[in-house]
Order: sequence, then C-alpha cells, then structure tokens
Amino acid sequence: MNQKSNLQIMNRLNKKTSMNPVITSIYTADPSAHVWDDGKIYIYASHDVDPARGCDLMDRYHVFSSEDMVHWQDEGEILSSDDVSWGRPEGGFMWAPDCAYRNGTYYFYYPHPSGSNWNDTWKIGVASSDKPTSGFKDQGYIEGLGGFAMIDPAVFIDDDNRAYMYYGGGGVCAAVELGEDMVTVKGEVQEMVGLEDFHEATWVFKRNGLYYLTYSDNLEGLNRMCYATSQQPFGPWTYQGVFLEPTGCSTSHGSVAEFKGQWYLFYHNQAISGEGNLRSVCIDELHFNEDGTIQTVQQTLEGVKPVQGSNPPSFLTEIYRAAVGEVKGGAKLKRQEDGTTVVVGMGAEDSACVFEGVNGRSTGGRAEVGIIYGTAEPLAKIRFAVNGVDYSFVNALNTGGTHNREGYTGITVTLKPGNENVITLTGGYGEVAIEELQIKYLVD
Ligand code: FUB
Repeated sequence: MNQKSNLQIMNRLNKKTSMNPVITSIYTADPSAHVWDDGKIYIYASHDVDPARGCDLMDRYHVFSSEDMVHWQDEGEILSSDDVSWGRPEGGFMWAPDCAYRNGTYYFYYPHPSGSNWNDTWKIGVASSDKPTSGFKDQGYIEGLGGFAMIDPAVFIDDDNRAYMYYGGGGVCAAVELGEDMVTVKGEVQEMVGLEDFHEATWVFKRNGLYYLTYSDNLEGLNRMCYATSQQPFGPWTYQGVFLEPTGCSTSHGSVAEFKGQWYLFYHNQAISGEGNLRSVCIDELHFNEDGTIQTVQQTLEGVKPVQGSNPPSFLTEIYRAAVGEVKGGAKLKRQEDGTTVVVGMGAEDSACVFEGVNGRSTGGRAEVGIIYGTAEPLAKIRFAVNGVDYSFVNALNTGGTHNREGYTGITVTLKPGNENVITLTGGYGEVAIEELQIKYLVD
C-alpha cells in the first residue's frame, strides 16, 4: 500500500462565516445547542441516516463543537440504538435529543420506542457521561412520564438549579421537574397551557427573567417555529407568534442559545438533499425587541460571523495520510500528471476502494477522517465504513473534499489500536475521484 509518512500540518481554516447548512458531511436535524463550562458551544443533533426511510432509520447521534460559531468539529457518534438495552429490537427511531449538565455529569436525553409498535411505545431514554462528547452509557428511560407522544425532550436548568424536562408531540406539550439525579421525576407531569397549534420540538430558555418556550406548529407540510412566554417555568404561557417561517422542510425543530453575547437560532432545513428526511442543521442570529419579543429570524446562506474576539481555530495536529490499497468493481486507479494516484470509476455500481492498515495509534479512539476527492456532481456521495461498521453515506457535494472546502466537516469515527484498521468507501452514487484519506486524531 502506498502509505505516506505522518506529517505535522498547521491546519488554519479561513472560513469567514459559518455558511448554511453548517453541517454538510452527514445529514443532521433537530439541533440542541448548549454552552458548557469549557467555553465551547455544542450541538447535539439527530442523525438522518442516508438513505432515509421515513424517520425510522434515524440513528447514531453525533455531537459537534465550536469555539467561534464558524468552524465546527464533528466529535463523532455518541449513542446508537444498539446501545439501548430497553429499545425496540429493530433499532432506528432515535429522534430529537437534548443534553444537560449537572455536578460533573452530562445527561443525554433522547426519544426512542421500546417496542416494534413504535408509535405506541415512545419512551425518553437517558445516557450519561463525564465528558460532553463521548463515553455516554445507557441509564434506562425516565419513568413516570405521560402516556402520549413522548418525543422531543428538552431540559432546562433554572437559575435556582432546579431542572425541568419539557417534551411531547401530536398536540400535547408537557413538563415535569427532574430530581437531583436528573433521571427520576419530582412531582406531577403538567400539561403546558396557552400554546397555540402546538405540534412538537419543544425548547425552553430564559432571558431577563422571562421564560421562553419554542416549538413547531402544524402548518401543513411546512411547519414553522413559534414561541410563548411565561413568568414561571410551568406556565401558563402567553402565545407570541411565529419567529421562524417555513424553511422548505416539512418539519421544523430548533433551539436557542446565547454564546459570547450573541443569541442564535439553531434549526434545520433540507437545502442539500431536497428531501424532508435528509435534513441539515443551520444557524442564524436571533434578535429580540426591547419588549423581549423575538424578531423573525432571517434565514441566510452565509450563516453567522465568528464571535467577537475569536480567531480562526489553528491547531497543530498530527495528520496521518492513508492512500488507497485495493479497488473493487468499476473502480480503477488512475495515475495523474503530477504523479499522484486517484481512484476513478466510483460512480459504477459495486465500486469500492479499501484503505487497509490505517493507523489507530497505540491507543485507538476517536479520529476525524477527511476524504480528499473531487467531484462535479452536487449530490454525489460515498458510503463509508470503518472496520465493517457502517457510518452511513458521506456527502460529497461539488467541493473538492472534506478537508478542501472551507469549513467542510470531516466525519469522526472510532479506530481500534494499532495499524490494522480498514476503511472502505463504497461507490455507485455519483462520480467521485478519491485521492486519499487524512486522519486527524482527537484527544478524549
Ligand atoms: O426528527 C424526527 C422528528 O421530526 C423530531 O423528533 C421532530 O421534532 C421532527 O423534527
């Protein structure tokens, strides 16, 4: 195999704004954004596994982090339906999640059915970790919640440190206080009163002492995001109207967060795929009027600017370059004029290229894989597997590669220790000429 030596590369990205969608390597939706004590902002999102089949293949949550709102690091997969001991045997259906932090532990909440009859068996599961981006372990589901569509959990921790979980779908929004352990409930589940045309996608935040509950409405085929306000965490709520008009996607789901003095809306659209079940996370600024009402969010292509005082991240990283070994099916190795070799023919059915002997270092662990390629087809994609584990399709877009396009996120995977990792790219979904993989190791 044509392996190149390890290189120390100063990787300075020059992206000026975040661009929308902001996450482009895989399909993500339902973003829940949080600022943690390490000074970074994180997005916990649903993962629309491609190809989608309704919403039932949604699985394998990823989390993304940023220091400046413009450059986002895929931190990798944090939980899949395979990890859920009580979940439905068929897996999938890992819908809109949220995360909360208390006393050194991160709690990841997610809706998932416990039975094959998915629509009647929703539960809200919880997994915990001492890290925001890895190590999450199933802690079962929250008992004592209401017997209706238990989807879309959102956890809000108030200034007095009391924690509340909001959830619901199909017209009912409910809330309950969480116990100190963040897993049991305290007191009665209460239905939220005063919301108009509630559909799903609850999110709660507080600003200047006022509680805001955002959610999606039922506008046929093109849900919008609405909000209501209250002086108390349990309402009653005063409906305030729509603040995100349709994004072009049938569902709408978002979160609101303040980071370094600026408020943002995190939401999704279907701008990359054109399909309602292959969605992409976006970010735009959120502005308030003097009376606390929210201005209609302007959906932009540029996204948001770097936060004040931030520099583009510059990280000295060991980047390991793997070159292709074996090619299969219609795929062929082609020597270029500059002496480099690329894999062509990846548009053919059954085509694949295999990178063997990929170094996971002595420890193994998380590593971001950038695929260096060229394509002229906006919706070309490649199926991506590591050591036989399928990571879904990775979008190619007509961009020149996951590390070449400004700000294009690579995909983060788990490697095993040693140099026997095998990465397989399978084609048949558009012409993509593949040059090499670049592997950036992430420290846990
Ligand atoms: O992503 C699956 C479901 O679609 C979410 O749970 C809803 O909020 C909607 O976005």
